[in-house]
Amino acid sequence: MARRFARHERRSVTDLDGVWDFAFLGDVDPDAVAVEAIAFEDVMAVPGSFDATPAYAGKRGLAAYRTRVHVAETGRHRLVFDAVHHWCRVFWDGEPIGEHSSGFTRFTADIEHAEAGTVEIVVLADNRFGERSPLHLEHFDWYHFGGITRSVELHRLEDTWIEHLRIDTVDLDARRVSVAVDYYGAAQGASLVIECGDVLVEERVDLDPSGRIEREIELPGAELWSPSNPALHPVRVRLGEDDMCERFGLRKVTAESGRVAVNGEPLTLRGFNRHESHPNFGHAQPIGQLVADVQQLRDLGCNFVRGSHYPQDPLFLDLCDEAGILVWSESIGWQYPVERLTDADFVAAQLEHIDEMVAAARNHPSVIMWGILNESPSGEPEVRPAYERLLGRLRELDPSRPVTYATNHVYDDVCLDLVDVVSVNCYPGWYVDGIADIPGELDRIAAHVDAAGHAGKPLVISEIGAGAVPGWHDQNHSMWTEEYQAELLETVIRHLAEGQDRISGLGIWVLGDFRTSEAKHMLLGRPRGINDKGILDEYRRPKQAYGAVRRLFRAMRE
Ligand code: ADA
Repeated sequence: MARRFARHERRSVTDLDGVWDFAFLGDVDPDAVAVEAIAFEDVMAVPGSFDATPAYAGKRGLAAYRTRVHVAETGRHRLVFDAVHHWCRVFWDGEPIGEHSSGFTRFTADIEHAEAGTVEIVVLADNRFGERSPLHLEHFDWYHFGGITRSVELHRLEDTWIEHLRIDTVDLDARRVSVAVDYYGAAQGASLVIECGDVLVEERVDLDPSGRIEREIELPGAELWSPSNPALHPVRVRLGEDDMCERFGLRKVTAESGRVAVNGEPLTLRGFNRHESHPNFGHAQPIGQLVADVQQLRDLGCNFVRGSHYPQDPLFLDLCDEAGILVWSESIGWQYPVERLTDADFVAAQLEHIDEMVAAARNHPSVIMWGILNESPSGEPEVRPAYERLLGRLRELDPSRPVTYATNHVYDDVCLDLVDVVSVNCYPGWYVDGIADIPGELDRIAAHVDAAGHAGKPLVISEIGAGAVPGWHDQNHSMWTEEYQAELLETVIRHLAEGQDRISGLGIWVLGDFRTSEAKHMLLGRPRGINDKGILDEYRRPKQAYGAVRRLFRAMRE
């Protein structure tokens, strides 16, 4: 997996990225597929979205991927997938060893006893909508690409192995952190080593079959992490024969007195929403694209990005850790109907997805808040239990970060008391009213949030924006022109920076243009089949608004 540091030095890891054999099987039932009989007549990039390639563009159905790997040593092995869309089943030499639903999150499939030799791995990946993929709905405003969209690795696991490392700041002033090691394996007197900077913990520990070891370490004089000084510290843990490394930042996030603060310093969030979507690569963002996106966010003077509307690539989070860009990490969702949010199986699938998102992202200091369920019906009392459950799970997993969701009906929302940060999506000047009405509407939202009893909570405009067809100009500067978009965003930023002091965060909709879904009502409102509210086009070429936002955001920098 492309990351900015080596996660394992001792554990043997085989990188399975590359060109895999491929077959598009189409509209067939995965249960009816005889894996050994599949005719692999084509090849496909892994990571990649098969339906973003010219030969399979727009196709929905079951796809089969195959690769071979040499297993050097008999014993337990684990396949690690960083994301497969939307549903998949994994086979090891013809035997099914695991299934997973919903893309964008890491999952694993274990082989308890793998014989040494050459092994065939097959993945059936299904990008159709339906029961197997309850979190992906066709009406969403983004194109649901399919395939093995992030990296794949094969890990050799010894009798004892580390499952996760969790690093939490316990006392900022004392530079004290807790290192929690979740492990599997039973052993008496196993060796435990924790290394971080000059600190070295060496002990013998007795291990239960599955458990957690927690130790606190102090790092006197260690630098704190903040957007202006994103200092990172690697911690390496060895347990028996296994090891794992994570990077963390010493920092504390709070959401009090109307502001998000890092280490007590109140911040104004200036940034964008970001989709991981590209015409040539679908949801599989090449490394160069991830780097370029961070470069452009920095150039724009941003300190904030919302990962809309699903967990972003772990490498992107590494890059944000290094750049000091604050991230809102969001679980998958887009205007789910009430029937979904009142369905126990759907809520269970969301919980599993949230668990996976937090497991993958919690050690990233750049992640300053968790979000759920973009623009879902939080005005309906019957969905409140789902909001309570999902936000409650986030708090339980990670009490150190504020939680939020983006509402698109703030005036009748009945769940805002459940969040730490109130986040409002609104489109004055685009779907309603004109550009001149924007300041008034933003002030009305702020007054309403306070009157509804949330005066102490930070208030973020999590989406606002306008469509601009790239290269479209006319003398009227009417809607869809680059001029209209630039003028609208300028009005928004000027008002937030100079015209009021209640709203302390802005996520412009959106950084780059992206393909919308095949739903008719979406296509009719999206010229070229693209949501073109980006200030970059889908190939990340700047529109006129880029310069305007850059100038104003840079002027706002602390
Ligand atoms: C909503 C939604 C976005 C996008 C946007 C738009 O606010 O959250 O995903 O669909 O509208 O472009 O209309």
